[in-house]
Amino acid sequence: MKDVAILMGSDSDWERGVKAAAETLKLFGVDWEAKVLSAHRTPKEVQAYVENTGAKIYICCAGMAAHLAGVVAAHTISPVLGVPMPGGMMDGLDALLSTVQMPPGMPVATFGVGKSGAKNAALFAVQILGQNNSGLRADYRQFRIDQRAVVLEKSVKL
Ligand code: RP5
Repeated sequence: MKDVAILMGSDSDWERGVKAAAETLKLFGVDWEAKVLSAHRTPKEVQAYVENTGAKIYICCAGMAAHLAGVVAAHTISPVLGVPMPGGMMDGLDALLSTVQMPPGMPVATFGVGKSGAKNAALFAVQILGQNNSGLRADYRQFRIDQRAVVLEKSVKL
């Protein structure tokens, strides 16, 4: 079983933000894989992937009428993190609302639109996995320390 499966509705989502999630997971040495699967264009394959492959955490990235995270949530009891992708008529607001407005009883943890949201979803996955992995937890703590140092250093230069 993979620690994290990243699903994206289209390969066009990779540069729109998904890459940031993958790079972040790589940074922490998390066992992950990414697949292009669409709730609308490949519904049967989405179901088969979730049922047969399985993962501890799913990060689902989609744009426009973004139903991928909700559909994946319907087929698993693992946590599903939804990341709305920009593009479409409302440049991501459409995807944000499509992802976040889940009916009660079917949670999807929804993040910001695009690269920032994708990076944060990956960090959130690291936080979840870190609950049962002291090494990963320590790495995440160090990430926060380093990030703080970078911000403070920049403010000194202003
Ligand atoms: C969504 O439609 C995808 O997640 C993507 O964000 C958007 C456009 O897809 P393409 O037309 O670029 O394949 O399902």
